[in-house]
Amino acid sequence: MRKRDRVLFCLGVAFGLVLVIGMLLAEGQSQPVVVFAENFDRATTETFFTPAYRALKTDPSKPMYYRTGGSVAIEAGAVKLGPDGGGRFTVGNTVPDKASTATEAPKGELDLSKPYKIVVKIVALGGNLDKKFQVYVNNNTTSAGNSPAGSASKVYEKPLGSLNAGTTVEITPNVFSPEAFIQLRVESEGIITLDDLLIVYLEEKK
Ligand SMILES: [Ca+2]
Repeated sequence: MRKRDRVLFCLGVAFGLVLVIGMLLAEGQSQPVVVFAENFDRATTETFFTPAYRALKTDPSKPMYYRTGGSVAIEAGAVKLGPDGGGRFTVGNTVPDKASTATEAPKGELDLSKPYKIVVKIVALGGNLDKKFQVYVNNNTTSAGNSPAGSASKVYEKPLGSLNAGTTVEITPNVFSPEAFIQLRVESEGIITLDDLLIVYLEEKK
């Protein structure tokens, strides 16, 4: 090979190596893909359910969050559910006035068609500790059967007394839908304060 060809050859090899190493590094550092994240830091009780605070991605005129029952308040950058009639709200529901049924759920804007987990931090617990904290997917009612996913739509349920403030709950539901929403709920007389709600796709196994 002529000197010029050798130089070009070496440059080509070096470039290839950099590409391969870059891809390997990117693979090793791959982060879970965030579907949804909320830290409630800038929310207030008055603004939380308005599009001005946070709008649906698919419709800027509609809020991301709907109160579906009970009392929902923002306290010190966290969301407090209960105690008056419990408290519940949906995330990503696009049709708030339509209750989900065994055959139909209103359209949500979260793509939960791939394996995912819902993560939320428990800031405080109170009220009647026998009451339960619950999470639903594609169900905006209080009855687990009111979803095309059936009773599986209630993807999490624990009495408040079995939870600990300062810990994080991780849920890996088996309910999948490309047009999903979730609902967070505490039953009547219970109080739970939550922060740092996160939905991420599970990392694919290598
Ligand atoms: Ca916060």
